[in-house]
Amino acid sequence: MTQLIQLLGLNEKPNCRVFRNPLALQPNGMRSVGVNILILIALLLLSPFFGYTEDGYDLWLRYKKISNIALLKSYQQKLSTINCIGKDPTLTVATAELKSGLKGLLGKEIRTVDRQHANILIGNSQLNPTLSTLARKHLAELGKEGFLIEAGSVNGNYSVIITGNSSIGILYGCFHFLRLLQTEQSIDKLLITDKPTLNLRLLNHWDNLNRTVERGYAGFSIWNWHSLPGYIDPRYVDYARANASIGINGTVLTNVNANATVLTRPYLEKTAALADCFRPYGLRVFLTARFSAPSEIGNLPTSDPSNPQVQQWWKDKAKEIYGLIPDFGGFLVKANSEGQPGPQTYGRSHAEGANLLAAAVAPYNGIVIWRAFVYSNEVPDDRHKQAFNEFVPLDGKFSSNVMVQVKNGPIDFMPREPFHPLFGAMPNTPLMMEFQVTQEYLGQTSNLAYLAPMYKECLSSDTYSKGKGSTVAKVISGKLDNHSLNGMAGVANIGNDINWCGHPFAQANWYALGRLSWNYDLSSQDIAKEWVRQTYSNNPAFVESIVSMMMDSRETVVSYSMPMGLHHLMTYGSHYGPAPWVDKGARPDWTNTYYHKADTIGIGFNRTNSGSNALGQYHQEVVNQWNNQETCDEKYLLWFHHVPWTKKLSSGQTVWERLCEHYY
Ligand code: GCW
Repeated sequence: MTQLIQLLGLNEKPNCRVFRNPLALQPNGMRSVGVNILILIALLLLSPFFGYTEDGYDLWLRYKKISNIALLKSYQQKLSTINCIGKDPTLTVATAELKSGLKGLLGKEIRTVDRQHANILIGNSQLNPTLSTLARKHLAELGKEGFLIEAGSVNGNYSVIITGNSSIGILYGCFHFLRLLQTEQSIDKLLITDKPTLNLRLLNHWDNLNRTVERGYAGFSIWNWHSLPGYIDPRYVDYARANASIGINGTVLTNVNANATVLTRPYLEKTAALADCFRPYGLRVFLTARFSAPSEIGNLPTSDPSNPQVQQWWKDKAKEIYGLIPDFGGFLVKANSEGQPGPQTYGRSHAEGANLLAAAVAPYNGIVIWRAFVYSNEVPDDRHKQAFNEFVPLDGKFSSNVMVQVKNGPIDFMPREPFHPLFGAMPNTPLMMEFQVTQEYLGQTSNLAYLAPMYKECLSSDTYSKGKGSTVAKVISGKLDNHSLNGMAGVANIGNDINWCGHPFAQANWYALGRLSWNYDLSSQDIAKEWVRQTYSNNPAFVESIVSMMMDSRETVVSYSMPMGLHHLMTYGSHYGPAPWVDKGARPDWTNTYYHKADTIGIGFNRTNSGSNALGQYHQEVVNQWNNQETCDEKYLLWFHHVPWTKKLSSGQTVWERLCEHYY
């Protein structure tokens, strides 16, 4: 508004003006009101000829008109009319999305007509008799969130049916159908069934209430707490749409370095307003719970989990929250880590702490997600080992509505880490995956780093916990140990930058997190292709060159920042760029020399049994893979071994030469 006022010169005092060259700026840097209005009118009249300037806001939901003319014509012929059976807010947004998406893609309006005359039928079980016998058989397998799309010719007319066992499943089906068109696939004859491999597919925002974002590189937080609950920024709706389009069904709004204020009434009302806005899109809200909240905002003398008043405080708080947000997901907690309060402050274990909150949300089917990212100030043990040492003895001691959320690797979202040894080591506890989408250690928004290959590398790692094939993916899906609570979270890279993620390329990582949490079997390459086609273009040469840049990008970051298993070599504090020389920090394991241990003889962290023996936390088959310097994959060599600079590698190069090559 300020800019518009300035552009129009409306903040000038008209009677102070001296008429000179009408286009010249006046001494105050402004033009006259009349001239500015004329310029504005001219710009508005000419604007159709300039085209629409894009800024990345539309993400992968651009819905640009199909450029392949033959395909466009065939889509246009098939799709003209729509009918939605059933009525609820989710079906309303599903219909609206289809209509606006198809309008963009086909360049024509899709009309709402009665059921008999519609090419596109979306909706609930009333549609089932319309499906073929074969399609009907699949309905039972779709679960709560799956969808079914059947298309073909009926009496010479094209018909597509999008259905599911819930409205949210139908919404996912609509997004899938739009994706088929966006990526220029045939829609002639379809029988598609799909459902998520994981139940919880979450974003974790590390957003503070003052709108700063910890490790955020895309502006400030998109949550404008100040103007909530009264003002609903349309961006919140677009956020929910984008998440639904890739299957994300939950969002933790606040930083794990938590502020208890979010649990006070005014903030809960703000949270409820967001939850109301997200609900039609199947996106549930979660909050981070500061463990010391009972003393900080509840005026209790302690926050000790064994104290009955503390227990009652959390119960009352849960009741208050669910009164405002009936489908509230639950709490995410970082406790006794990096200075955060937790049960250990009161001599209690992580399980006792988690169970305290779990009891409070259990009556409402809420859950507690307890993070395993812990390392102690006092214990001088290899940081790699600490989470395992603290959590494995607690396996089986958590309440049934607690999940333990584990980062992909044992240190901290490094560009490459071996999988966390907790995966496969806590069969009696549902373990949730925590990936980082924001590129804290991967060049932030200055570097292209497409992260799906990194996520896949971890998911496909074999823990051998129940024999060969016990992959990390199987652990987190609950399939290995029979857990119905299962899921994946990504630390969001979203901010209030107009393009959401700081750089359009970084949107691909949000997209990949969603797609992999929906189906971890998708390949990184296929996800990249989908994203490029939806976001930019279907031109094959373009797709090929951009996808190949994306596919190499993460490995490039590894090579120039932390090659051959080196890790934690970034600049102190900002975590941007390689800085292996950092030898001073608030604590030894925040320095880089602690990790690379370079000396006159060699380099690398000896984690075998002659060193810290962190390797011993893995199953024997995994130990066998990495224990021997001669056979250890070069990717992890310096993670597990201290080796001489002059050591010859199988390539014939010395370690030093190979490192130089990587950095180069
Ligand atoms: O990676 C480190 C980050 C911290 C973060 C912490 C965590 C939210 O540098 O900024 O704190 O991990 O995951 O808790």
